Formats: sequence, C-alpha cells, structure tokens
Amino acid sequence: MNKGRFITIDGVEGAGKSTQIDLICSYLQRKGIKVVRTREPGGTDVGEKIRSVLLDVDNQEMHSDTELLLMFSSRNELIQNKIIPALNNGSWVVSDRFTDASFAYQGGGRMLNLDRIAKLEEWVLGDFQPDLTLLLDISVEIGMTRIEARAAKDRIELEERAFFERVRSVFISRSEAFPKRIKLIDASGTINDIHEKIRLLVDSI
Ligand code: Z5A
Repeated sequence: MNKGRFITIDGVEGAGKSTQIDLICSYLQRKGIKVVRTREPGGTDVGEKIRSVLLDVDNQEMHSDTELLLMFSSRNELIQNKIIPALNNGSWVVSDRFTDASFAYQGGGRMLNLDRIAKLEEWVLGDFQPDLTLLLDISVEIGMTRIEARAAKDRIELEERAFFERVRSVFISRSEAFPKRIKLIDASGTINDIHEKIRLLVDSI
C-alpha cells in the first residue's frame, strides 16, 4: 500500500486556514484519496484536553515553557496515535497548524529560545516532517479584522498586536529557511484564488 502524505497549514489568526482546509479536504476526497483532518493543539482525546488548558483565559499565569511543553505533548500524542497510523494506512493527513506554529508563537511571540524549541522538535519528531506546509501569509491587521466578529477570544488571542507581528515574522523566516517544504501563499486574495494556488501545490507532492 502507498504511504499517505502529510500536509500542514499555518499562519496568523484569520489567515483563512480552516476555510482552505475545508476546500483541500473536499478536493482530495473528490480525487478518491482517504483524508484525515486534524488540528493542533488537539486532534486526539488527550490533545483536546491539553488544548482546553492552553486556550483557557483563566490560565493567564501559565509559564511560557509550560505552554511550549504542552504544545509538544499534544503534538507527540497526535503524531504517535493519529498521524503515523493514518499515513501507514495510505491516508493523507491535513493538519491545521503543526511545529512551525511553536517556533512562531512560542519562539517569536513569547520570545523563547529557538534552539531550545529545535531540541524539542528533534526529541518529539526525529526526522519526521510534513511533506508540504502551506503558510498563509496575511497582515496582522487584516487577519484580526477577519476574526473580529467572533464572540470571545481565547488566552493566546488576547495577546497584543506586537506579539502577532513577531509571530508573522518568524513564520516568514521559516519559509525562507525551508523553501522546499514551506510554501508561502499571499492570503489576502479571494478564497478561490488562494485555493487554486494551493491545489497546484498539493498536486505536486
Ligand atoms: N498555537 C501555538 O501557540 N503554538 C503551537 O505550537 C500551536 C498553536 C500548534 C490555536 O488556534 C492557537 O494555538 C493559536 C496558535 C496557538 N492561537 N492564537 N491566537 P487555532 O489554530 O485553532 O485558531 P486560530 O489560529 O485562531 O485560527 P482562526 O482564527 O480560526 O483562523 P483561520 O482558521 O486561519 O481562519 P478562518 O476561520 O478560515 O477564516 C477567518 C474568517 O475570515 C472567516 O470569517 C472566513 O470566512 C474569512 N476568510 C477566510 N478566507 C478569506 C479570504 N481569502 N478573504 C476574505 N475573508 C476570508
């Protein structure tokens, strides 16, 4: 049996990740490909419990290292219990966020040491990496405007604008450092135009 492919999608809030994942999954399914959709933090029973802790606005005092470790704990659970079994079963896995988000949010946003994050990445992932990462790039301002209508912000969404500017900047640096894997897509266009660009990239792996 053919091994599946692992696609991740990332970017700042409101970049359109969920919107584009809906379209990618439908497109792959129309091609007869089995698709497993997941998200980070979360995606497993244990991971979703970790997500609740991470995004709970009552946990304002959480130490940044704890936040980072919880992201990787959720990730370990997801890789071991969901992603690898699905890929071995021939399914394609599409994940809303993955390790690049830890570099961007905890490294950029929280200003944690990027080398320490890389050590955790090595520990939890080893050589395992997505086949393709779609980085939806949009200005923090437009992203925030898009999600303004939402009822309540989670713990991380409460951060100030400078935090998200640092997040965006690390995402862009990573797309420059790993150009074969991470494809930066201008996410300010129409939903259909963005999907068309993504479709071509997905067809190429
Ligand atoms: N996090 C972390 O810190 N470290 C980590 O390692 C990981 C995660 C893995 C999880 O949130 C939080 O965890 C996140 C990062 C952190 N924190 N924050 N803040 P999440 O990923 O579940 O949710 P999110 O990042 O906040 O995503 P989002 O706000 O749901 O945005 P989105 O999925 O990218 O956008 P959307 O829902 O598809 O679209 C938003 C709106 O814009 C919606 O009304 C759409 O109809 C509209 N839209 C979408 N595309 C377009 C275009 N092209 N034009 C116009 N309007 C559009």
